[in-house]
Amino acid sequence: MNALTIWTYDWVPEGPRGFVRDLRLRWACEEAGLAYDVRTVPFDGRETNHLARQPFGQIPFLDDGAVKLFESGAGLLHLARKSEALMPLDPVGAAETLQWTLAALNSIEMVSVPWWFLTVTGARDNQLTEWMGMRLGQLEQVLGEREWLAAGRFTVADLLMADVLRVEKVRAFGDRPASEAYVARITDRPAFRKAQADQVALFKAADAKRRAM
Ligand SMILES: N[C@@H](CCC(=O)N[C@@H](CS)C(=O)NCC(=O)O)C(=O)O
Repeated sequence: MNALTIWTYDWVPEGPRGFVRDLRLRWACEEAGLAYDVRTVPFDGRETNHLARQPFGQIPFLDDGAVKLFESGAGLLHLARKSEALMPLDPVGAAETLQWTLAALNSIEMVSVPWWFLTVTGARDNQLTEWMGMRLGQLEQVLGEREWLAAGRFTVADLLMADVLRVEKVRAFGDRPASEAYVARITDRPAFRKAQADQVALFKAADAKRRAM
């Protein structure tokens, strides 16, 4: 058994496979060479079956011995403190990494998730479209001028920002060549590809068990 355990659901429908947020933690561990186990809670009954671990009934959940964390961003920052591969040690580089990690969650994902939700649920007039376009346009400016968000190198902030931006509907919304190149470059990393393949394999293997139920 490894010290780190990442919790996810035991199964999800096909649509979200490859995008479920345990992937963020798997990916970070892969980047950092941190060994981890993956354990699952039942997808059915998720609203109430693991509230002791995650008060909103969501995943992921990270278990690192005495440290037990919900929220993928908190899990990522915890992992980043274990490895320079995710966050530099120097105070300026570390502060920039923190800043852009929070920007991914609080300035981009805070807009992109509700926008995406209204889009996929077929809202006729998605009132968040203008806000979404503005935020992604601002980020495009930044990504047009630099390869990495923080510290002049790959950090956990890039991992998270790329994960937020790689959602298909977000990628297809508007024309932002620098952002597209950024997402393509970062999701081409072997650590991402392994984390994604492992997640997809877990859920696919669960199909058979579910059919037999
Ligand atoms: N802010 C949370 C969001 C977690 C989240 O939305 N997880 C999804 C899977 S990717 C989930 O558990 N959805 C089921 C639900 O919300 O009931 C985080 O980043 O950990």
